[in-house]
Amino acid sequence: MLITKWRDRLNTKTRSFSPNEFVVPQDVKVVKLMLSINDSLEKGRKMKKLLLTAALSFGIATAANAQSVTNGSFELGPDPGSSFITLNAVDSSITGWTVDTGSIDYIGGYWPAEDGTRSIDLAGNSVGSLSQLIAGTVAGQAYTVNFWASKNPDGGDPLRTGTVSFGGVTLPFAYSDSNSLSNMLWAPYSLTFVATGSSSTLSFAADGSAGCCYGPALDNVSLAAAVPEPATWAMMLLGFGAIGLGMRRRRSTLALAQAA
Ligand SMILES: [Ca+2]
Ligand SMILES: [Ca+2]
Repeated sequence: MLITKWRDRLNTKTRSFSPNEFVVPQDVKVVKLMLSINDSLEKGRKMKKLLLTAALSFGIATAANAQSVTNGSFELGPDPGSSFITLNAVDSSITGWTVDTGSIDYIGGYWPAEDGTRSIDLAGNSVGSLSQLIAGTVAGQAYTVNFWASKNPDGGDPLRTGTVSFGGVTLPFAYSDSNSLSNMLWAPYSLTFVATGSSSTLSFAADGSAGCCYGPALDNVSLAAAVPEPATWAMMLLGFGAIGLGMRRRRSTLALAQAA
């Protein structure tokens, strides 16, 4: 009976077949293979979607990297001349920055800046602070605030302390080198914070550790998305390992289906 049907199929080019006629071992193999290929393509599409999602996540991390401090070196603003000018709260004439409390000195030629020709004494003729709103931060992302600090040498040797705030968290910093107006001995600082919202206020403040008028000096402020902790890297590597393993397993399934 089966042989008759196959002979009929071979002898006829135009007649159509009932579905049952295809259910012979050879056809089952072909259908299985086609289903398997279709399944793999579907899984491939899902994998592509997954990889795209992962790529987008990295895109967000890259976008976070792009956040920067406006006028972090304080080079843009009113001309402080060969000495300095004092700016009171709530002055916002230094591009990107606002004096929030007390006063600060905007230093020109009075002492050498760490970068460019201008810097800040965080205590003007009173203890001061200044801030900037950083837009586009990602909640949960760690950021490192980098800056250079020194002190107003006119206040003598006493230790200068101040604070840095970012996203509502405040951390202290201290400077104690014996510097002079001709040799400021600027030192680099890095403090890491975790953003809690889509914008974060970055601020620097003197705390009056050397009286009213001789504060910590500040220059060359920058911001960078902090590198993930080792545990986070481990999780990411495990994730990529699982994706790789899944792809290999699917390739093997397809190869087996083709070989069957
Ligand atoms: Ca500068
Ligand atoms: Ca001062």
